[in-house]
Amino acid sequence: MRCFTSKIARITLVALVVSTQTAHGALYSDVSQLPKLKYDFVVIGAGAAGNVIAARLTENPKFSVLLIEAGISDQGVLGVQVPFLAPTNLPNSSVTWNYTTVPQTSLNNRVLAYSRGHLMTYTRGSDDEYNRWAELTGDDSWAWRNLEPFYLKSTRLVPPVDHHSTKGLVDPAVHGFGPVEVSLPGLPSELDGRVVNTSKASGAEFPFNVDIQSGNSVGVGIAQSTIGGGIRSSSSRAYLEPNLNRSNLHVLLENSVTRLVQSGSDHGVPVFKQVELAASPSGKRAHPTFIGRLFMSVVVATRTIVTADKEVILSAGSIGTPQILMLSGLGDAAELGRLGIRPVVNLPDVGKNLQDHPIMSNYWVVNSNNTFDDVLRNTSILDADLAQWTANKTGLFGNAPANAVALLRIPGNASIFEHPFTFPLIDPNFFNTTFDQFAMLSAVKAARAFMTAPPWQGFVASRFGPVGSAETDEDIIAAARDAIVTIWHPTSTARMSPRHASWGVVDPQLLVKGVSGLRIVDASIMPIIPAAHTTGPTYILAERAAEFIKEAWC
Ligand SMILES: Cc1cc2nc3c(=O)[nH]c(=O)nc-3n(C[C@H](O)[C@H](O)[C@H](O)COP(=O)(O)OP(=O)(O)OC[C@H]3O[C@@H](n4cnc5c(N)ncnc54)[C@H](O)[C@@H]3O)c2cc1C
Ligand SMILES: *[C@@H]1O[C@H](CO)[C@@H](O)[C@H](O)[C@H]1NC(C)=O
Ligand SMILES: *[C@@H]1O[C@H](CO)[C@@H](O)[C@H](O)[C@H]1NC(C)=O
Ligand SMILES: *[C@@H]1O[C@H](CO)[C@@H](O)[C@H](O)[C@H]1NC(C)=O
Ligand SMILES: *[C@@H]1O[C@H](CO)[C@@H](O)[C@H](O)[C@H]1NC(C)=O
Ligand SMILES: *[C@@H]1O[C@H](CO)[C@@H](O)[C@H](O)[C@H]1NC(C)=O
Ligand SMILES: *[C@@H]1O[C@H](CO)[C@@H](O)[C@H](O)[C@H]1NC(C)=O
Ligand SMILES: *[C@@H]1O[C@H](CO)[C@@H](O)[C@H](O)[C@H]1NC(C)=O
Ligand SMILES: *[C@@H]1O[C@H](CO)[C@@H](O)[C@H](O)[C@H]1NC(C)=O
Ligand SMILES: CC(=O)N[C@H]1CO[C@H](CO)[C@@H](O)[C@@H]1O
Repeated sequence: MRCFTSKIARITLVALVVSTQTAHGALYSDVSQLPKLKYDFVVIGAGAAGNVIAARLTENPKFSVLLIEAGISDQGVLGVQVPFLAPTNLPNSSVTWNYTTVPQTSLNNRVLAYSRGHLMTYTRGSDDEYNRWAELTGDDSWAWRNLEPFYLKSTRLVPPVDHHSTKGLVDPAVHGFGPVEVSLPGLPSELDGRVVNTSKASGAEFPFNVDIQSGNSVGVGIAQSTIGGGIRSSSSRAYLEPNLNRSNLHVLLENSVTRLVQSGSDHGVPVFKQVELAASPSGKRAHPTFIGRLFMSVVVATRTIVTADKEVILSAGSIGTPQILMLSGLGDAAELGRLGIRPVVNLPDVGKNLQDHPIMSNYWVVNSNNTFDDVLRNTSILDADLAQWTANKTGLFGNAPANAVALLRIPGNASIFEHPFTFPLIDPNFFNTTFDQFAMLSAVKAARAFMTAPPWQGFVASRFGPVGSAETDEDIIAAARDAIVTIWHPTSTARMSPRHASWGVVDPQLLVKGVSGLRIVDASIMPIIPAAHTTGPTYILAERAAEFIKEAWC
C-alpha cells in the first residue's frame, strides 16, 4: 500500500496552520491543558524512536498525534546541550531515570547505575547486523538493502565545529540527509594522528576504516558524534523542536504512562487503544493555593485516559516498554499473576532477553599535559555553569512559602505502595558466559597491542589502574569483575520475531502479538543487539516503522 497526497493540498493546509497556531503552542506539562483527549495516534515516550515517529506521522496533516513523555523538557539543560558536559553530568541527573541493575553475580555482585537517556557517539552498525534481523524475523523489510533509505533519512554529516579539513578521515558519500547532525571532533587532539598511524601501519590487526558508517564497522577510525555547530544534536533537537509548530502534534511532558487500557475486542483479539497516565504516583496534581494565611494543596485530577483512534505506539525504551506492557497485563501470565496483575495476553518474552554492551576503561599514564584531568579535577569552571542552571531551575519552580504545617499519615493508596512508579528489576547478567569473558579479554589485549605501536613510544609511560596492572588472563578477568560498567545500550526486551512465531513480542511490522491497535517502536524490538552504539540503529528502525504506520493508515 502506498500513500498519495497531493503536494499542493498539503501546502495549503500548512499555510492555514501557521495562521492559527503560535510556535511552541503544542507543548504541555499539565494534562488539563490538553485541547482534547482523543488523537489518531498516541506515542508513548519522547526518546530517540518516539520523536522520529511523532515527527514523521505529523508530516501528514490529516494525522493528529499526542506524544507523552514522563521526563521534563530538555530546553536549557546544559548537560544535554553542551557536548563536553554530557558524559560527566548527564547520568544521575534530573533528566535521567536513576535506575540500577540487580546485583551482577559475575561482577562480584556489584550493583550498576543504569540511567536512561542518550549521549553522542554515533555508529549505525554494519549491514550484516540488519541482515541478521531480516533472517531471524523472516521479513525482508529489515534487510539492509531495504533499510538503507531509512538510514539516509535519519542523519546527515556536517562540518566539525572548527571547520578543519576532515579529508581522508570520513567518507561523505556514505552519509544521508536526515535531521540529526553528525560530525567529527572539532578539536583535533594529539592522540588522533597516533591512532590513525598505528592503524594504518598495523595492516589487518587494526585495519584503518575511513568511515564506520560505510556498512562495515570493523576497524579503527575517527569517532563521529551527533553534534552540530558545537551543540548536541539530540532526537529532541532534530526531530521534535522543528516540528512543534505543527497543529496536529501535541506533546505532553512530565506525565507518566501507568498502563495501557483494553478498549474493546476485535473478533476475540483484545484492542489496546487507550492509555492511562498520571503526573505523579498518587495520580493527583497538587496545586498550591493560599486561603488567607493558610497554605493548602488542592487535588485537581486523578489518572487520565487518552484514546487513539488508529494506534498506540509504545516507544518508552528497552526498560519502560516492557514495564508498561506488564502493567497492562501483557507478559508472562504466571509472573503477572504473582505481581497481582490480571493477564490479558500471555507473552512470556516481554521484558526478557535484555541485551546490552558492558564497558570497561583501560587507562595509561602519558607524557602530556593536554589531558582532561585538570578540567575534571578542578570543577570551578564546570560548577559555575551548572550553578547557573541549577539556580535558574530553582528560581523558576520556586519554593512554596508555607505558613502552616501539618503532620499526616501516609494514605494506603500513596505512591510508595503502587506498582507503576516502582523501578523494574534490571538484570543484564554481564560477564556471565565464557564468551563474554573471552570477548573482554580480547578487547584488553587488542588495546594493549595497539598502544605499543611506534606512534605511542615516548608518549605512553605505563598502563594504569587495577586493570592496567593485571598481567595474566586470569588476573585481567578478575580485575574486569570490578571494573566493568554498562555503556547504557539495553535492547531486545520486546524483541521482534517472525509473524507466526510463538516467541518474541512483536512481529516484523512491530505490531504487538495477540492484541490489536498497539505497536512498539524503540530499541526494545531489536532481535539482537548490533555491534554499534544503539541510537543510530534506533533512528533507522524508527524511520522504517514510521513508513509502516503511514502505509497502514493512508
Ligand atoms: C548515559 C547514556 C549514554 C549513552 N550514550 C550513547 C551514545 O554515546 N551513543 C549511542 O548511540 N547511544 C547511547 N546511549 C543509548 C541510547 O540512549 C539508546 O539506545 C536510545 O536512546 C534508545 O532509544 P529508545 O527510543 O529505544 O529509548 P529512549 O531514548 O530511552 O526513549 C524512551 C523514552 O520514554 C520515556 N518513558 C519511559 N517510560 C515512560 C512512561 N511510563 N511514561 C512516559 N514516558 C516514558 C523515557 O523518559 C524516554 O524519554 C546512551 C544511553 C545512556 C543512558
Ligand atoms: C536522579 O538522582 C539525582 C541525584 O541523586 C537527582 O538530583 C535527580 O533528581 C534524580 N532524577 C530523577 C528523575 O528523579
Ligand atoms: C548518583 O547520585 C547518588 C546521590 O547523590 C549517589 O549516591 C550515587 O553514587 C550516584 N551514582 C552515580 C552513578 O553517579
Ligand atoms: C603520522 O604519520 C604522518 C605521515 O607519515 C607523519 O607526518 C606524522 O608525524 C605521524 N604522526 C604521529 C603522531 O605519529
Ligand atoms: C515550522 O517552522 C519551520 C522553521 O522553523 C518552518 O520551516 C515550517 O514551515 C513551519 N511549519 C509550520 C507548520 O508552520
Ligand atoms: C486515595 O484514597 C482517598 C481516601 O480513600 C481517596 O479520596 C482518593 O481518591 C484515593 N486516591 C486514589 C488515586 O485512588
Ligand atoms: C607538564 O607540566 C609540568 C609542570 O608544568 C612540566 O614539568 C612537564 O614537563 C610538562 N610535561 C610535558 C610532557 O609537557
Ligand atoms: C582551578 O581553576 C581556577 C581557574 O582556572 C584557578 O583559579 C584555580 O587556582 C584552580 N584550582 C586548583 C586547585 O587548581
Ligand atoms: C554465572 O552466574 C552464576 C550465578 O548466578 C554462577 O554460578 C556462574 O558461575 C556464572 N558463570 C560464569 C561463566 O561466570
Ligand atoms: C531567568 C533567570 O533567572 N536567569 C538567570 C540564570 O542564572 C544566571 C546566572 O546566575 C543569571 O544571570 C540569570 O539572570
